[in-house]
Amino acid sequence: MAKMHIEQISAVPVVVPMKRAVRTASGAILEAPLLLVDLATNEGVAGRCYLFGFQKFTLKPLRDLVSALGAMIAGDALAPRAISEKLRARTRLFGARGLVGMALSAIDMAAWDAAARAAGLPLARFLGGVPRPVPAYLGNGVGVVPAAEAGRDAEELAKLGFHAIKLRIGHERLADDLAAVRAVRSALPPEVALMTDYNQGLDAAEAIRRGRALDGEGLYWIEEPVRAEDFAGTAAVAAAIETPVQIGENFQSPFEVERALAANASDFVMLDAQQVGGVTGWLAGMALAAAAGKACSSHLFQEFSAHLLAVTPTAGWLEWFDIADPVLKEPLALANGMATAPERPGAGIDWDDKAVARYRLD
Ligand code: SMN
Ligand code: MG
Repeated sequence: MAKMHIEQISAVPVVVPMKRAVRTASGAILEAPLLLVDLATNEGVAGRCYLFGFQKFTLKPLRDLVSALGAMIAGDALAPRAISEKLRARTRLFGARGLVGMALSAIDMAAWDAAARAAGLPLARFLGGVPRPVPAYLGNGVGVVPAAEAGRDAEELAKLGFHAIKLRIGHERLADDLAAVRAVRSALPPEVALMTDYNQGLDAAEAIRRGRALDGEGLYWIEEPVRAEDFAGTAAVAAAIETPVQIGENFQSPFEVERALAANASDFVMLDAQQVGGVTGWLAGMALAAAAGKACSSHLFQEFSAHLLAVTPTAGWLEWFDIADPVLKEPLALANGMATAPERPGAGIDWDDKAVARYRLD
């Protein structure tokens, strides 16, 4: 692998249908804008990953950023850590966060994927671990909808066999949050855990008020009650309520993981491979979570996350969000509510070329 070098990085924007819209307190997502990234080496080995753009308008800037960063490493050895270090140094003046951070994460993920493929190993084994079943929760579960509808949705989703499901809350009134939680709780089998997600919709005072009202409802966690970067506010909520608080999908780097842990901002953490800095960022973030003794779950990117959670010392839940399935040749498999990284080389992502042609944006 040492003499193998990077030839080119390309990216294709697609918009794929979603099984269910994501209805959150901070807006709805009705379709999945994805950027499919391919890294080609001089020995024909390819690395692949995708980015989730949230909204269509981000795809062109993301593609331009991936191309620009990719040009900086053309000809470089296929050495993922060195690649990320170089790109972080090149972007230090303005910081690898937001779309720049996502583009850098994409190159990092594609480089690790290519390196594992070159070694003929699944990513988890390439990282020194063993693919193993990880408990999955349904991330795209019940949206911010009226209680009766939430109960009906939960009844349907319970048939999918997940051991845990997420309900998004953040209605206008606390009473409607409570009603939705109770409707979903009663619709789910008692053994199925219920997570909730405010998607940053409250201020700390309101989050404390609502969290205390929800404390008796047996929730597994309350996610992102306040603005993602407000670690002091999140810590105040976590200290004031019984229900565990969960944050992390918006950690922009392992340094933010460190700041959140230092602020004792939450009871659990989650890492998002596109936000935290790809595989390299995840490996650093998981070590910080382990040092703090905090369970570490994943956010989106289930194909990479299944491998990364297999090597995460305090692995919690895999968020099941099969957002890219319409363009994948072999989607990640789920069995009895558990996700296991496939034994295929790399992260196991290969495009269904016909589907990509169908959903291409340009
Ligand atoms: C979420 C929000 C928007 C898109 C995907 C996922 C959510 C989650 O915060 O945690 O699932
Ligand atoms: Mg969330």
